[in-house]
Amino acid sequence: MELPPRPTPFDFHGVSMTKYFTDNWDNIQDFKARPDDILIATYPKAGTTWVSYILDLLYFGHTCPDRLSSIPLHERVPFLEISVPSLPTGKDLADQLSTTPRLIKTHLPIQFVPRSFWEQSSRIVCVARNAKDTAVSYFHFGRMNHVQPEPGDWSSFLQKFMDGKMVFGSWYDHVNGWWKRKQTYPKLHYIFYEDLIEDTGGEIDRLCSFLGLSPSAEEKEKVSAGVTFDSMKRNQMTNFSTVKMMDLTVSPFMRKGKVGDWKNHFTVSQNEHFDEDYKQKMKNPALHFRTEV
Ligand code: PPS
Repeated sequence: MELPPRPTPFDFHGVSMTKYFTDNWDNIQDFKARPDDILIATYPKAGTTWVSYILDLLYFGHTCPDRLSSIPLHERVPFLEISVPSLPTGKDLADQLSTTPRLIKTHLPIQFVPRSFWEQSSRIVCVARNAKDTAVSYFHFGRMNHVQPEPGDWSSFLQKFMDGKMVFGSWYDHVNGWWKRKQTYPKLHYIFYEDLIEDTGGEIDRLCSFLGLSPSAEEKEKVSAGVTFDSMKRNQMTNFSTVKMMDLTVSPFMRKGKVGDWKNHFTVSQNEHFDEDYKQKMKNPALHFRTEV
């Protein structure tokens, strides 16, 4: 497969986007969600793959072991809005899912989510990660992924992050938008990446109670063991080694999986500038992110 050309971001209804996520727009907006669908909604690099795999194992790990070893996770949990030439669209993959529930991933900001998810009262699992580690992870992702715009150097990338000029728009608007929705939509469960790092088992328990699942202790143990960073990095079905547009020799998808790697990237003055700007944009004290655990 020929690599797709690097896209140029443009303003799409007030959000910075690229054609790979807007080309199939009408079909995405017409997506027919079902009441038992589970939407995994995140800003990029928040731990989407991690939570997708947790959900996949919880629902299908014990009943369909073949699926785990033969179908890459990104096909088991399609990325709804992706549309890259010569590959099936995320929307088509989602339509073709034969599982119940269907697990579907999106990075769309709240205002772009297809209306049927709300109409059908589908469950939504939202994952969010502190801005500094998200920015670092997104930077390295841009280096290795041809579907992303060229990230440029770290300091200009960080400025673009603060300016909300990332693909899928401003991190600040995205996390606030989903957080606000959680206050009025009871079927939305919000997970912080930092909590998942600190207490994976406890977060899986909370997720299960949101989903109404009661796995046995043995099943839970299997899920916890399967979703560690090291086992997902080794696992060809979860480490994106089957995806041609990602060059894992530039930077692996399963890169570090830590809270606080930002300290290896931010200079003292970048950090001060970032914190100052953050205070202006993140005024809601209820939405609190930890940058270390
Ligand atoms: S994407 O492309 O937006 O869907 O990326 P996403 O999956 O949201 O985020 C990728 C980052 O999540 C880290 N990750 C994990 N951390 C800890 N444990 C586990 N099991 C795990 N799985 C994925 C992954 O390493 C990326 O973070 P960085 O900081 O780049 O390592």
